[in-house]
Amino acid sequence: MSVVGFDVGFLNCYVAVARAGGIETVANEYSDRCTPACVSFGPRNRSIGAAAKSQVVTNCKNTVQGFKRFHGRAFSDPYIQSLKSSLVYDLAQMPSGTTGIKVMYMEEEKVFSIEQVTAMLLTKMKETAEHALKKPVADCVVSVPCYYTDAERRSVVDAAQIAGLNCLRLMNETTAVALAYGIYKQDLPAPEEKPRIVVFVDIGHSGYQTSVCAFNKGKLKILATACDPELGGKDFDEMLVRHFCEEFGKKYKLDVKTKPRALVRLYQECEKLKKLMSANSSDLPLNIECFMNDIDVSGKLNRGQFEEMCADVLARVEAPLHNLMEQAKLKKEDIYAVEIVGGASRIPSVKERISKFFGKELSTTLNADEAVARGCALQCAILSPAFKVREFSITDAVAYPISLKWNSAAEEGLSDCEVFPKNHAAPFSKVLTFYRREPFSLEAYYNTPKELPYPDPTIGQFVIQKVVPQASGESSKVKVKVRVNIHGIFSVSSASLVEVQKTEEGEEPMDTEQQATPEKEEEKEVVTSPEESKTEKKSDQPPQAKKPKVKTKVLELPIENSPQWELAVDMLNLFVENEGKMIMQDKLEKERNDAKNYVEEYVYDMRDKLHGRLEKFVSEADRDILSLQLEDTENWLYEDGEDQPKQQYIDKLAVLKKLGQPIQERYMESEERPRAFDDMGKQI
Ligand code: ATP
Ligand code: K
Ligand code: MG
Repeated sequence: MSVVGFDVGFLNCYVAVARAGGIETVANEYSDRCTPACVSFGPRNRSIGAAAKSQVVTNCKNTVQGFKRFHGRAFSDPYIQSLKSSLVYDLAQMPSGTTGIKVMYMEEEKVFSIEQVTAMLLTKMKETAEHALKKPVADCVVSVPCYYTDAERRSVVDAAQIAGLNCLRLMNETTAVALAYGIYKQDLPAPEEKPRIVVFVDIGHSGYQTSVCAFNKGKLKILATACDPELGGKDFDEMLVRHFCEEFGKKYKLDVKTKPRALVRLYQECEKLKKLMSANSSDLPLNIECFMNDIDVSGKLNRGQFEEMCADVLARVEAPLHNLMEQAKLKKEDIYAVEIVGGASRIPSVKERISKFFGKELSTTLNADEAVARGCALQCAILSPAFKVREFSITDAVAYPISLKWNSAAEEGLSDCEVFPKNHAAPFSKVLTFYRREPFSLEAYYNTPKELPYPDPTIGQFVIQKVVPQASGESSKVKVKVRVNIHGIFSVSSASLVEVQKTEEGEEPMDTEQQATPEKEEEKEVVTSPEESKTEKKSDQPPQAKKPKVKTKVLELPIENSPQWELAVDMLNLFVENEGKMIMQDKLEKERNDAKNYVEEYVYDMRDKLHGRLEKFVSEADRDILSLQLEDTENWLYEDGEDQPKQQYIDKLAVLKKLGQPIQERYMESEERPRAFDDMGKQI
């Protein structure tokens, strides 16, 4: 059992783990708690995270970043198509129609699905967690934006599986933040008291999410969420890049957009400048040496100018807040606190606007970068039987209303029914009743397509199979259980046919159904009869008093699930296998590099020492032989030996050590001798 939370950001990823001391965010091999969401492909291996980020300029065509929003999208999706031209790496269509990235890897052109790329990032984060916990990691909770649709969520679950992870929950980022806020609070209102209402705002690199949450002792409930999936730090960078492209075009006659490398560098420098401007309002310089055509460029900007050029971006900050308050039907006076997180929440003019909207000071009690990962780790701890955590119940909200449509039995055409309205509690199961004689299909879809940050409102097709009429020839009663699960994913989870068996008296069949019992506290079942009556019978009503007079038998029915853009099982298995191979390849390449480094280190170390502390322990003749060998090896390393199999380096080192070892042993012996005498002296 591992307890791990992963915040997979558009730009920055964080890993939090639970240890005896509590939840902590852990550092990667560069002692950095932030791991860039970046994967770079080379002729012999992959680099992931910080190592990949350092290749953004040098290996730009094969270094991918900014892929978080490719999940669950067709290659033909307008979002993908519009981004394509602005990316320095190539995109390609997967055989299934979804989005892949095209790179050179192991000296071959390869197309990786978005699930594979995110899996690579998760592999890296998993290693970071394993290093911190000193044991294998599988169980985890992974963050997703609360505006993610079904297809996007399923794609991330698949990515986790490819990385060998067992994702216990996909957690909405703002819900993770709410949990990180609430679980340690000692002064929350009692369960029967008026809840404490807190607004959470997360502005990252790509997206802007807000939620309003009701807290009572031991529980939180998300009341509503509102987002702008296209508003984040990157939009401010974009404005800066546009500005400097124009300026450098005029000043130096450079067409920056034609040179991907230059453009990548400009993005990096603009992001740095943007961060500096959060702390300084004076003029700040932007200098890039050898930017293009050997020209050094420079410019400057201050916060006032920055805010002016970003006016359109800043104007979009308020709309989601309005939307949020309207959905929750709350007044600003009802809000206890507004907690902000996410890197871009540090931009002063963004803060100002949010603060002005609510008419109160913003709270920054949470770590703006790490709160999401910590919340995920806390959720993982709650779900883990191996970990003791304070009881805390989390009720999330459905982001977009979900409807079902089907062909009506009475041949009247299509019928439909909204099964989960917006902000409905999740996870949650409902039971629908149909009267049918034959198999039928249900189509699930989001019924507010305009609201979706996604072009396709289809969730999936679900065929209820093996439906047959009753022995009497009448329609059978079919109960279909639909569900929004713990990941926020919709499914038709089960279906059953109620077979009525004639009693001896030959009485007319009657409804004998008992009310369904709740599965879990947060997962009450609701029985609805969309076709017959459109009325809902709530499960908390008392069971019907009618005594069963006929026997019934319940038959489980098979369901054919076809969620939109689902990754086929054989593909998933292939990706799992390939990820394993690539991990192995990276490991071998690391060992090969290490073996080479050992030779190099030995050469430099020995050369120093031969003229230093080892000098007295080697004859002149032997020293000349070894010196010559060291020099030969050094030359070899820069020529033929630059790129050799691991064994070659091991052999080279062995040759050197054969000469060097006896010298070092003589030295060690002479060092030990006086100490041995010392020890004996003490004994006596
Ligand atoms: P997302 O949440 O959209 O998936 P993310 O989680 O990777 O993205 P964060 O790490 O929360 O994003 O934020 C990164 C953004 O915050 C970047 O655009 C970065 O430039 C910006 N940022 C970080 N610090 C500052 C600062 N001091 N001033 C302005 N912007 C900042
Ligand atoms: K982040
Ligand atoms: Mg984020």
